[in-house]
Amino acid sequence: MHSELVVYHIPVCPFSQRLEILLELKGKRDTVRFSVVDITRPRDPALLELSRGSTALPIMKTAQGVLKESLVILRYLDELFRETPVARAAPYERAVESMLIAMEGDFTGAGYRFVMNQDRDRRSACCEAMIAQYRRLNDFLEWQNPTGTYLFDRFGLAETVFTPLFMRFWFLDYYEDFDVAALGLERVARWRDACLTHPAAQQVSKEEIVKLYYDYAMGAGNGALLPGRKISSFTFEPRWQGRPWPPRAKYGLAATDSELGLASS
Ligand code: GAZ
Repeated sequence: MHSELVVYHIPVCPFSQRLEILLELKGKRDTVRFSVVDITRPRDPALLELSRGSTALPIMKTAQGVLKESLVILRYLDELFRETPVARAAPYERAVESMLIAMEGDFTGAGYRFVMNQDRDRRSACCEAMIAQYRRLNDFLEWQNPTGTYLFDRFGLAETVFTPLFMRFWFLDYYEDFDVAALGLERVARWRDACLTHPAAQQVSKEEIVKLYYDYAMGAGNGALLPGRKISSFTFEPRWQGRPWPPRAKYGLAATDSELGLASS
């Protein structure tokens, strides 16, 4: 019936992990084929044609046409397999959930700006901006569900949206010594901990994130190559499991391909 569903994705991308989590929660992981795109290589023209020229992933091919934007695809899949809803059902609760989800863009931006910042003098401003985002989430959860763990009674759509970002932001812990637990924002800390350990959200590990996102920490996003480097830290070969942990000093000297365990021989 739904045999036509194909997601084109970058395996470690937070936006595609959202789809994997949602499907896992619904017990529908097998209904969608995930086709891997190597971001360090030129894009396949056939894929560019599917997306009408845009390069951002994930996109999903359905029998009716192509869908873009992870939040749109999440709602579509949740409605397509409606027996096990992940989003709230009641109109008011859906609206509350949507208010929290509407904060994901600023949260994402603050985290990526912080990790990619190369200017030591801007470090504390980036850090303050990140703290402001966690404070905003903390306030929202205090407002809507002060004594709970999740936004509502279980891991739902808002958790599906934010968990991949909490996981990517392990790179701030490693490269910027940014410790969410030390902020004293108990409500968001409780939410984040429950999100990070939820069984449906274990598609990536901290070690994988830290190793693959080394180039982001040195200022190069989306598989771009840094000066003097031949291989992106996002490469599939050599596998991240066999590489050493990268140096944590992001404002220091940049590591070479060989120091990162990327040189093939
Ligand atoms: N809004 C889209 C969605 O699906 O939710 C975002 C999709 C997206 O950005 N995909 C990225 C992509 O495919 C991979 S993940 N890039 C390849 C290309 O050719 O466009 C996000 C940032 C950022 C840096 C990195 C990322 C990220 O800011 O994780 O801010 C949103 C990209 C500096």
